Amino acid sequence: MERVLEVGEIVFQDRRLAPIWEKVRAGERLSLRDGVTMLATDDFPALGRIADHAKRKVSGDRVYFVLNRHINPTNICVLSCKFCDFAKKPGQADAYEMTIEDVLAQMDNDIREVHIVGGHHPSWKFEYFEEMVRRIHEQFPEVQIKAFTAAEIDYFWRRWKIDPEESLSRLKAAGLASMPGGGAEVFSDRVHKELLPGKANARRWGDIHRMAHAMGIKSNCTLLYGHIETFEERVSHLIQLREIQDDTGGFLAFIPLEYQVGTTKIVPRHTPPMDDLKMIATARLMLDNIPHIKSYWVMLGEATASLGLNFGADDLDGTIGKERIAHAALADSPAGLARQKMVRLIRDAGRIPVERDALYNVTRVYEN
Ligand code: V47
Repeated sequence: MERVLEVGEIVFQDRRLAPIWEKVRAGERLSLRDGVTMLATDDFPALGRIADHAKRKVSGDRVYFVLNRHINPTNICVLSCKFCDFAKKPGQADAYEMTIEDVLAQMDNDIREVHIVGGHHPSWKFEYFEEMVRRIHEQFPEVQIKAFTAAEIDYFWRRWKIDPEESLSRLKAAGLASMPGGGAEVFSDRVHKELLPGKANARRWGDIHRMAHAMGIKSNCTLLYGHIETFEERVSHLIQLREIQDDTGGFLAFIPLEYQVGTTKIVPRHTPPMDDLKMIATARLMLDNIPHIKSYWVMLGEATASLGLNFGADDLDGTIGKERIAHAALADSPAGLARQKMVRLIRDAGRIPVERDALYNVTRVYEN
């Protein structure tokens, strides 16, 4: 029998996790080295216990989800990010553009959140997006609009010279409730140069979220992992997000986005489920100041996403509807999940399902 170490109620196969557990219990911040140790360990049961302890302090047994719809108004994009199967050039066979009526037709009064992101379109004016937000808000005042990544806000500046303070305040006036966390990818100059040249970089992404937070617009944050990034780069990214949050307190949730190999194939296969679970746990423990960590079923698949709820995640995202970004990259998950399915996935993980809105106001608790 292998020698194990028992500290508190956790049994460690990997002794390097014991001092991390001590720090977490003492409320001390974890370092870059701690983060890399967590991602590299084989002792994922012990890591899960530590992350679950941290999760319970914030959300107890609750796991959140939202009745929502993802709408991607166009896939036409001037960028050519190497990981992206979604973006198309004008005139390409699968390129599409939605009218505002098309967008409105995908909405209904049952949802609490609409999540809108799309390509960096070469000729759609900022005013078109502003009008889209205004019309949605007018027709569906109860639905919170979570829209436009920092990369899109940056593009309104590059393309139309509308600076982020102006675009954000105009979008807020039109009805924007919050911003999604996409477009961050990996905060590393090396990865940026290799995979996403020409897109907003780490500093710009962070500055735009800081501006949004200063204007009272809450937002989310993400990391795209499972491709060419190193463990050090993943953890350094988390530390940069933690620093922004120390200053602003404006992030609601972090979403680890597992790279979908699709046809871009920058690595030959998906990162294994054990890496997904360690990524969720490491995010929960490094991001001690961000309240919610999502287990994003669209990219993880339902089984791994449900397991993630025992590894520090307290949110399954939402019912989604017709998601196009991960599905363009051949994600196996269904297009959308019904409310009852979300409830079941959360109960299967032994947790209490809680419906929320985009800002984490609770709308329904499913007690047993
Ligand atoms: O920014 C593109 C990523 C993001 C691929 O804020 C890919 O609540 C994996 O940000 N494999 C959009 N990822 C998704 C996103 C998101 C999702 C759910 C909730 C929230 C939130 C945000 O998808 C993009 C990019 O990082 N992406 N291609 C791919 N092949």
